[in-house]
Amino acid sequence: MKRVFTLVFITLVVIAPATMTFMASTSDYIVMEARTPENGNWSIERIMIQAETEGIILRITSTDVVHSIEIPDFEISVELVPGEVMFVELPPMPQGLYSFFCHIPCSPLHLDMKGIIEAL
Ligand SMILES: [Cu+2]
Repeated sequence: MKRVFTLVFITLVVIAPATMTFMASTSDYIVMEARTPENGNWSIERIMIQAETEGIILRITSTDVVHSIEIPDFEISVELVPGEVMFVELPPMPQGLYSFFCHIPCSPLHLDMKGIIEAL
């Protein structure tokens, strides 16, 4: 029993504040790069966010050719031109999985350029 109490105490007092700090800092920008699959693909292929959170912004650059990021569930479509930095604000997302992908044929493996946003 004492061990369980200690575990709960550590979680609430030590880990939880650290987690909140982490969430706050990642809600500023999620920095990612768009690259053809041959060059390494999306630098992040699985984005985990807290459901219903406002103000989560993706900061995206293309490091090779012109790409786009499409998030069809939220009608997001943004062209990514090499050398330009694009900021994409995500709307509050209900819990669930949402796909994102590039819709500009950018390479022979273009169809592999996809990822998932997981709202927890
Ligand atoms: Cu593409």
